[in-house]
Amino acid sequence: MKIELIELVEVRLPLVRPFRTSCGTDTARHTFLLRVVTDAAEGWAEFGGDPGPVYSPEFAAGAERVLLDHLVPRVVALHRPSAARIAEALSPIKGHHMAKALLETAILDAECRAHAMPLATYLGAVRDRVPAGVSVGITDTIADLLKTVSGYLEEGYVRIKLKIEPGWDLEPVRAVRHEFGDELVLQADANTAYSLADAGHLRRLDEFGLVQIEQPLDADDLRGHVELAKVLRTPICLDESIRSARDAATAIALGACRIVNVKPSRVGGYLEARRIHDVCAAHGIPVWCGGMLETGIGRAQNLALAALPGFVLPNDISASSRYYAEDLTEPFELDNGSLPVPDGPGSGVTVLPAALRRYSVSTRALYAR
Ligand code: SMG
Ligand code: MG
Repeated sequence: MKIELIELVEVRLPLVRPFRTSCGTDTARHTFLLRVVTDAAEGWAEFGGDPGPVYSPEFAAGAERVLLDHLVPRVVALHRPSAARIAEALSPIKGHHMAKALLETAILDAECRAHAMPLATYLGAVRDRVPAGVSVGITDTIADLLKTVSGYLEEGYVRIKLKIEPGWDLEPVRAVRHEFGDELVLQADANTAYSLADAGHLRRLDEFGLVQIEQPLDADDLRGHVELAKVLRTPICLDESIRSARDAATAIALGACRIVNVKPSRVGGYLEARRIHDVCAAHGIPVWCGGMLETGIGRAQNLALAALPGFVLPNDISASSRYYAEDLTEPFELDNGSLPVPDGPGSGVTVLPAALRRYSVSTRALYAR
């Protein structure tokens, strides 16, 4: 495969409702896509970060800079670029997993398309539909929260994840549990908002039968999670802490988590995401696929990953309508609480030119042959 063009498309899609977490409030998804055109096929990827380094240390303008100056030149210099060769070619550059993931993912998409193979098949999928959970942001009032959750349950979502932060934890979790009963599959995500000193407070969540509490402490506080795990009955799931298969192996060995959230963008792409899945499977640790409010492009690729056998918990992969009135691809729709795994070549979706025109802010070539 020869790379002919690498193009960055900045997009901004309004959200159907603001999404508030302990990291802040988003009213739009402002990110960028990477389009890689090769002599065989073209491939797409979507940047998982935000305009600011609030969820992750990476952010859009920084990713663009590192792509332009450090990553793209290394990839286009490869004699035979292929997805499997990208991580090694980029290994001299430290960190920047989200930026690296873009190149590997777009090239993998192009490669799969060139071989007419679905990404799901390439990754080792064993199912053609995956259970859809929904992540529910912090609301102004408990009444708003109950109304929002009720709407999602009516749509058919099989699991509810509540965003929590100090001052918005016991009360919303108690209210949702009380309103919707013990059958509801419920979990919470703190996005690092607590410290180990809050252990006694967080232990009070145990009585609500949460499937898991996601990332209560800082990303680099593995020791804190180990200590917290000793006092909580609720299983700890790590998200921000896990940037690689090695991180997963370390966290599991230390007892810092019992569940892992696999986000392909955070870990440098789908190949490392699959390795995390494999490490977790070998240890009997359940995984599920996290989300970064992806448009149909990243959503399709996440669905392919979530079809692997170790993804045994409902995912943060919702219908397109959870976030967007209009998606950049044909919208993903809930069918009985699950979403279909695309079965066309590559990620199996096509970018709709009219939608892309409507939501793109700017386009620039990072490389042209
Ligand atoms: O794609 O549905 C989605 C978003 C799910 O809550 C979600 N993602 O920490 O898991 C997470 C958050 C990260 C983005 S908001 C800070
Ligand atoms: Mg999370």
